[in-house]
Amino acid sequence: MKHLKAVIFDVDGTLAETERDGHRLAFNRAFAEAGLNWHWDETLYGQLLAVTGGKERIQYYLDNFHTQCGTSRDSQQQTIAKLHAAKTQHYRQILQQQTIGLRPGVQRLISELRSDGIRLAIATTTTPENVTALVTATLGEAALEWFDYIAAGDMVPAKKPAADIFNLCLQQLGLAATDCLAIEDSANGLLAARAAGLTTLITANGYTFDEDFNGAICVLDQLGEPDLPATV
Ligand code: XBP
Ligand code: MG
Repeated sequence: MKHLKAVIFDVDGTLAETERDGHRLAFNRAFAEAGLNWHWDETLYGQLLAVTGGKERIQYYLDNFHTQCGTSRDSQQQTIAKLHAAKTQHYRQILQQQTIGLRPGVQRLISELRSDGIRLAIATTTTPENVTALVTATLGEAALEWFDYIAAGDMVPAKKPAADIFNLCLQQLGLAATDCLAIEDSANGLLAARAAGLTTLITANGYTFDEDFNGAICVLDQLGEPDLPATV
């Protein structure tokens, strides 16, 4: 049995349930601030989560739910970039209110891995700033040092389900996929981790519980606490 050398955590939906009450609200606040009548309710947002990456998700919304007649792709891209920058500011403000905590078992597992000398890393589609904001709000700024590498957002050309972000993480860790375990919450994340050759554990959530997790080593409802055991 190979000895586990590192655990690579996904962020959104895995470390914390950030989508419904975090990212979604931030998108809506940015749209309202820009005078747009776009509103992503919980159901629509669940559909839009099929596309990873906030900028890509807005483009998908424009192409499929809100066709913009006349505006060129280029001008759409510029508008999207501005909207996403505003959204990221709103998201960080929401995190600073500390209303979104880590999912059950996350902090417990992280401290056990650290005391066992198993390295930690992150591979996420969200932006590096959002990772800093979430880790700082939930574990404190010093916890950022616990992660040997944080692979995030536009560091790679192709987002999940492409393997790029996990491959970047493995390369920076100097480890083979067979030395590591990935923890994810979504089918897109599972596909990305598996494409990078990683054994992957799923902790599903409200938005992803009915997704296809074929290929995962195990599918849990959460990572578990002594008084709140996980369910397979
Ligand atoms: C989830 C995503 C991200 C967030 C929004 O990332 O797909 O796009 O929904 O964050 P992961 P941004 O599950 O890989 O952590 O707007 O910063 O993309
Ligand atoms: Mg996720």
